[in-house]
Amino acid sequence: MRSDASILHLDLDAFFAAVEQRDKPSLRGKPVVVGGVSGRGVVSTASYEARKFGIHSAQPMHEARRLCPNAAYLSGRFGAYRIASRQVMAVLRRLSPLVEPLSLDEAYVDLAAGGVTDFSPAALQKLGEDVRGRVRAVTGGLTASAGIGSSKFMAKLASEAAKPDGLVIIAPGTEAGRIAGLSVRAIPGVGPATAERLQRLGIHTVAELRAATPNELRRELGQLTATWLSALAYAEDDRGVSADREMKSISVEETFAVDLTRLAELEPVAARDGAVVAGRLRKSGAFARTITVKLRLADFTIHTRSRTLLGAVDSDETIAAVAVALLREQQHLLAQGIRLLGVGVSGFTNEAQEALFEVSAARRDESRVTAPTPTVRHAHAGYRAGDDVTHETLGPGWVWGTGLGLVTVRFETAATGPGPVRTFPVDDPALRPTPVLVPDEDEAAGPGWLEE
Ligand code: TTP
Ligand code: MG
Repeated sequence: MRSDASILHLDLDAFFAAVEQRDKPSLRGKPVVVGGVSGRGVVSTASYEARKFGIHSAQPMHEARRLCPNAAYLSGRFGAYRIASRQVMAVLRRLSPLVEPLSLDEAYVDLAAGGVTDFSPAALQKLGEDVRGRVRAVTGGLTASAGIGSSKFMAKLASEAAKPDGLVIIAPGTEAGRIAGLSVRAIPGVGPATAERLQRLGIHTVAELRAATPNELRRELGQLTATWLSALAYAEDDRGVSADREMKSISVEETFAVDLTRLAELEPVAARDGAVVAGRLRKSGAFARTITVKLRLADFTIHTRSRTLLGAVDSDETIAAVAVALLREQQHLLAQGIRLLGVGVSGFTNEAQEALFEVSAARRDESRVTAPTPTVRHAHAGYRAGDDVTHETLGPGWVWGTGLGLVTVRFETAATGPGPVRTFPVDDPALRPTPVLVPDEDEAAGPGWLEE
């Protein structure tokens, strides 16, 4: 572990929702939920105003609507999120050559590698506030929380404690004491499955983990996990910041309390897991071409089935539909009892190449889905809530709602005050989707939208 607090972790607050509030002045200070608006969709994120109602990431959208029917439900503008992300990463790269992005809105920075030599509390305080201020300036008002500590573990713990819109510095020497009372879930790498195994040993807190005997831990978790857990329980973490760590796959899996045998029980799990994976994919800013469903049977054998699409995708609907199709293709296994179901995506690209996807094609027993006409994600035919549009005479606005062949637009932008609402037929030729181009990295500090 380092003797100086030389690692910074920065994470934007309620990222997707904050971008929406920035660009839609009438939504500032209000509950905003971004996510898949279809039946299977899950919440990507919620503004802090919406979180007060109990809305959170990965929650089914219908549950969120029940908790807060009056929130603004938006389907997301990934071009805008990518632009903001590049602006933020550009700020961090000016601080140090060693920046490790973990997702679109989150990164570690190795301050020592950036030539910082004064790690006094006062100097770090100034540095942290400077960075947060610069992020706010280049993004047009997005707030970030930052943590500074002697390891990745401490830096991230600090930024979580700083949320929202704050800065926390964990002084070297205080690390182990600081985490003793926390839940084991605070330890990086401890997910629901490991936490549950620890719980079986009566271990809930980091202090309890320290008191466990090495034998006990090894028996329950295996040598490898037991070793790193024991180190992290004392805040011993020497993971380096690595600028080129590349993500290769994202997956979620679920072990059932009792083995499941019915397709009707497993399909909703596959669909929900598909949507959760899609959410994480969007968080990382990537698109995936390959979708995999993994089944572990009662006899512990593992069966996987994958499909590679012609286009790269990141939508809840597409990934959930392919996951369900892949599950159906393994239907003959279900009678043996399913212990675990997992959904994963891989084959990442940075560009959207979402090709028109046919659900019927997914049922075909082949590894490729034919995609006849590649279409632009925001096809003109389907305005989605939150999309940017431009009216010939009224100028830029956003889709407030659609239905019954009509589309309602609120004419406001980041630069205006709250604006007026007008309704048009969906095929009104005066109204068009606003084209978005994500600029190259070096242009990232630039203004924002680039129009065609
Ligand atoms: P987070 O940083 O986890 O969440 P957040 O920025 O919305 O809120 P905060 O950090 O203040 O707690 O994720 C960043 C963005 O990634 C989030 O705005 C939306 C997206 N995301 C998903 O799409 N699905 C998810 O399950 C999660 C966790 C995030
Ligand atoms: Mg965040």
